[in-house]
Amino acid sequence: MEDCLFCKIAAGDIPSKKLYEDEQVVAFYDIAPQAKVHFLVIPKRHIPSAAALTEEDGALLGHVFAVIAKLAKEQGLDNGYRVISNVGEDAGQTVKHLHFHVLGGEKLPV
Ligand code: D5M
Repeated sequence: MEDCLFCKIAAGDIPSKKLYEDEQVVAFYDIAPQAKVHFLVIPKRHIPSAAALTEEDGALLGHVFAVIAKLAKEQGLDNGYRVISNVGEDAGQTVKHLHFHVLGGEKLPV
């Protein structure tokens, strides 16, 4: 989608510190980390937020979470981590392309 920051990152048109990429998803470090380890996992396909997901996206979501588990292991998040997806204004979603924050590497505030 034109004018979508994360579509441009997925396409490689805007640089990012990528950890992982395949045909369906990209993972890259968050530009403003909120924890010792903070990366984002996004589908390459433009989906505005989790509110736009349908039953048909089940396989994609399964893949996203499998990638998250693999990357969390690689990043040494053996003691746990948090996965967050903000939806809409009240949640503070600033980038309107579905993304999953993965935070860890330290005890996170409850
Ligand atoms: O989170 C959007 C997140 O995206 C926020 O934590 C900053 C991050 N961000 C914004 N621009 C970039 C670039 N260019 N690279 C990496 N990370 C970025 P939200 O849930 O929408 O508030």
